[in-house]
Amino acid sequence: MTKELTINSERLWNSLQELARIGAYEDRATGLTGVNRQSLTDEDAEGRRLLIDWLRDAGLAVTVDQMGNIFGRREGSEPDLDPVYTGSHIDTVSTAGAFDGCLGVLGALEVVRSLNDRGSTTRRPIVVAAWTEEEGVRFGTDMLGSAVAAGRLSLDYAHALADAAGKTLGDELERTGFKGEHPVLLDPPHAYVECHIEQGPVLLREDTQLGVVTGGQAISWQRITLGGRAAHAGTTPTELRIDAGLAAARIVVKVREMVDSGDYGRLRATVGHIATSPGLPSVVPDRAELTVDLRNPDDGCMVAAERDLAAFLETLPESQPGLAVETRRMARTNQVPFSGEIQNLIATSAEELGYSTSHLMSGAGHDAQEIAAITPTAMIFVRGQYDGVSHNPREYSTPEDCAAGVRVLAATVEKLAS
Ligand code: HGY
Ligand code: MN
Ligand code: MN
Repeated sequence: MTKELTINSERLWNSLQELARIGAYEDRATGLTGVNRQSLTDEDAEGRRLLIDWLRDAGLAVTVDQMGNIFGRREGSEPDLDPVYTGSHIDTVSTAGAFDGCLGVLGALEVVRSLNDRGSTTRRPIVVAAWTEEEGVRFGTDMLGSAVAAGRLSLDYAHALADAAGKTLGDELERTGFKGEHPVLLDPPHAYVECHIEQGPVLLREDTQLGVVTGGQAISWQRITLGGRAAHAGTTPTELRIDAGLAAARIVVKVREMVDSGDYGRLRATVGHIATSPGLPSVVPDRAELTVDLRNPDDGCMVAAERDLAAFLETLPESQPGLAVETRRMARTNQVPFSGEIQNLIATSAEELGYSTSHLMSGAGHDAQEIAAITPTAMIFVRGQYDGVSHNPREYSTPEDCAAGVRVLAATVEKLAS
C-alpha cells in the first residue's frame, strides 16, 4: 500500500458541525443544542441536499434510489469491478447529537476528499452511501432503507409505512423530491465498511480509542395497544374499572423485571413511547399505547423474552376483565455476525496507524447489519465521551477520536478498493 492516506480532520469536523446546524434546536433538558432531523422531514431534505452538493463537489456521480437512499460513486481504474461501499445515515432521532450516523457518511466523504487531494485512483470504484430512515423513529421500522436495498423488506411495505400523522414514507419521498428512479435492490458490493460512534460506555471504560465491531445484536420492536373503559375517577369503584393506564404501567414494570431476572441473558428492554387517552385527570384511561424495544445479543434469549412477554400480555385481562390487548410488530432483526476478514483488515489498519482497538458487539442497530446479508461487512466504532451517551444532545466524540476512526476507515477502504 502506498504511503498512508492522510485525512483532513478539520474539514471532517467542520462538515459534521455544518450538517448539525440543520435541524438544530435548543434542548431544555440538557441546555445544549440538539439535532432533530427525522427522516424525510423538511430538515432531513435540507440535510440531504447539502450532502448531495458535497458529494458532487467531490466529483462523485450521485444516484438516489426508490427508497431515497443516496449514493455517491467515485470511479475506479477498473469500473467493472464490484465497488467498495462505505457510509451510514444522516437521519436522526428527535433528541440527537451531531455524530450518530453523520460521522459514517461524512467520514466516507472525507475518505473520498482525501483520495482526491492525493490524486490517486483505486482499482475498484468506491461508493459513499446514506441510507434512508435508519433510525426508524418516524415510520416505525429501523434500518429501513438498507433493509430494502438488501432485499429483506419489500419496497411496497416500506413505502406504505406511515408516521403518526398518517403520512406515508412513499408520499414523503415524493414530497421532498427523494423518490429516486434508481432500482433499490443493491448489486452486492465487494465489501461494506461503516464508521460509527459506539453510543455506549465500553471503549471509554477500556480507555480504547476505537472498536472493531464483531456484529449487531437482535432487535425486536412492538407497539402494544390497550383498550379499557373511560369512567369517572371519583365515582367508579376499583372493581368496576377497566384501566388501560394501569395495564400499561404493569407492562413497563414487567419488562424491567425480565431484564433484572437474568433469565434472558443480556436483555435490554425499553418502553420509549407510552401514552394514555383521553389523558384527563378525572377520567380513567380507556386507551393506552406503548412501544417495547427489546435487544439481545443471543437469538435464543430474544425469542424466550418475546414469548414470555406475549404470555404476560395474555394474563392482563384476568385482573381487569374486558381489557383488550393488541400488539403489532414494528421491527425484528436477528443477531448479525460481521465478517472476520473485514474485522481483521480494520484491526490491522488501526495497528499500522498506531491506534489501540478492542473488539465488541454493537449495542445499537446499524445499516451494516442489513448490508452484511449481501456482502462482507464490518464496522469501526469511535469512542464517545460522557459514558458514550447517545440519542441525547450531549452525544460527543473528540475531533481526535473522530479523525482516528476515519483514518482507519480510509486505510481499510483503500485496501479493499486496491
Ligand atoms: O435503534 C437503534 O439501535 C439505532 O439507533 N437505529
Ligand atoms: Mn446510527
Ligand atoms: Mn441512532
